[in-house]
Amino acid sequence: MSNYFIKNLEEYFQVYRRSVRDPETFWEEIAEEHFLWRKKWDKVLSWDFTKPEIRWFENAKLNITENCLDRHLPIRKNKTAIIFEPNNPKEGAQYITYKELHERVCKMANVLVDKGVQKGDRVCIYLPMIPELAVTVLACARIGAIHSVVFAGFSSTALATRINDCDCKMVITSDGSYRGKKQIDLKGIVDIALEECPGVETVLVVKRTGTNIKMKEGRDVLLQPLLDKADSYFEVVKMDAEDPLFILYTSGSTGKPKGMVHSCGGYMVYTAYTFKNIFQYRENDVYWCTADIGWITGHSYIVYGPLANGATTVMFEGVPTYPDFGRFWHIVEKHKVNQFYTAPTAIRALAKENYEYVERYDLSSLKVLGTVGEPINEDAWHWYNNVVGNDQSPIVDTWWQTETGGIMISPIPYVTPTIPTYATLPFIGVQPALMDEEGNEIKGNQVHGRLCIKFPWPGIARTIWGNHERYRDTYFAAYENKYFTGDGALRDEVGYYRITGRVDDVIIVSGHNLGTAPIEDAINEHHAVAESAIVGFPHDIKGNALYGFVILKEERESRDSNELRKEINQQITEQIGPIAKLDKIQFVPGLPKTRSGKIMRRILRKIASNDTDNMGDISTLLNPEVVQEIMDNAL
Ligand code: 6R9
Repeated sequence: MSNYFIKNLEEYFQVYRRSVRDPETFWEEIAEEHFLWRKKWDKVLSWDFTKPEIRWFENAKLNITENCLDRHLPIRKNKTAIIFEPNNPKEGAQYITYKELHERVCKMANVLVDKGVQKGDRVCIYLPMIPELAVTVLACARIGAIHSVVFAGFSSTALATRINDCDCKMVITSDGSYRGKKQIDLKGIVDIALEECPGVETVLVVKRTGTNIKMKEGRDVLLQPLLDKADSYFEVVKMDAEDPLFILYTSGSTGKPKGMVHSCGGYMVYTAYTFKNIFQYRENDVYWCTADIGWITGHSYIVYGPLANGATTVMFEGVPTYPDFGRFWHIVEKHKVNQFYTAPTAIRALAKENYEYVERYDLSSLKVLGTVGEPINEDAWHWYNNVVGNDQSPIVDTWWQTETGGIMISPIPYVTPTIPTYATLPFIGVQPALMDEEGNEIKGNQVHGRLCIKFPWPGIARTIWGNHERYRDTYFAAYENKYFTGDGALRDEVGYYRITGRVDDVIIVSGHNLGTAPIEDAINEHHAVAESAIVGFPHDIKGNALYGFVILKEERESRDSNELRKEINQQITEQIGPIAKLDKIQFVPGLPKTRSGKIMRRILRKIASNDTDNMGDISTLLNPEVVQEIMDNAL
């Protein structure tokens, strides 16, 4: 038991050392004592990072929903599992107990099976943050179908790409969604997407906004009548620990999104264990993560991690600014939230507003404040700490990725002393390494390098759907025998880590990872565009914003530039979604390129950030004259 809940720093170091010295025994004990298995494993771990091949709890059988639901029923059946807080506060919250959630998941599971979904089939879920989203995710897991949740802010093109990449046979969506004052026509977006998705046989539609929608005969079905008729019990399908639990897409350096595949066994153990410790969750606490389930943070720390611990988890449908800037704090007061987990971009946006929006509410229930998604700057950290936390709630700056499944570097609150902007120490079982560009590990402290992980942890993604080679090339080829994260980090004099940001072509805007390539592809599809390059530049609220350098075909003179800028952003919205829109678009005669034809983004980044005093080494530049011209006309 003692290993499951870390209570002080000495214990952290002791358990950490054990977890590194003998990972198999360590994780075996955690898995054995805290989870329900239908059959135990033959071997705790097999791995080879060169292939790469990683297997945890080999040949074990389980169902994650039995761990998240059934096993709580004898002791927590009337405990609230999910508090649903709707977009409009006047609508009133819903409190779903473990018993009710179990029943709803079972009914949904029966509906899915009735509609022909089988173990191993892929189901695309494109839903707003309403209870049905959590219910559907769990129902897929219960029947062994692989869910692929697509964030409901993605465009129809982005949705279609993701549906086709993993051959989903079913899509679950809603008529519409609410976001603040806006109403979004989700079903309409699905209809357009499905014109390109011949493999989809069935669309189940949840009613949320009650708007008029088109229902395609033989394909589209309203969900509620099916649920009303469904049986309220469904016996779990036994899964192998290494069977895929879900696919979740993340952006990469090339155009195509990567469908990261997570396993049933290792993912469960890792998300549950990290949740318990990093949020110091105690029975009867109310925990709230403001992420969307469309991202990994929502998968691991709204649904699976909390429910595996029998926690009460809040699901919020709306946005932080509606009906006003006090909404988050209103919800904290209303539900007496004890652990609050959000993104730096939300903190920065709210910190800009009147202090009064926070002060109005009683936030004394808060015990832990979490942040995730991008580096948090010092000002935002202090505001979070002082204004929201009243200097009483430790901040956990949690570094991790879609690929890692769960939190990797983070303080444990009340255990690890915190420093602003530092993710501090590796979590139990995590073995980080900093590498130089030549591929050597940089030992010692007060160093900076590329962040790698040397040893597998149970939550690591096992592959990229349909493209194992890309999985190897992206994560295991840069450094021998190591998982490469794509991030840079420094390790200070006491061994604390500070994440300094991406070292590849991924830009994090408002906490969303955006690859430069898909955005450039979208821009280049505009008929007036010849070529383009995207870079990030610092932004007060979003962390980074996007700056596009665009070369036009000859029509240039005759077109109104602002009109063209609008069209380009429209193109991006259609192809990817509004989150990828550019803040600045500069029309340029050429792009700085190396002799081998690669765009020198480093130079463009400097121009976009207005930091052109020292351009660094430009000796390999093919066309230096272009740089001067771009600089002279920079926005
Ligand atoms: C969980 C999640 C992963 C990338 C990651 C890094 C950045 C996440 C961070 C952080 C600094 C933190 N990132 N947490 N950077 N400090 N606490 O966000 O997954 O969407 O895949 O993003 O986000 O750059 O590599 P994902």
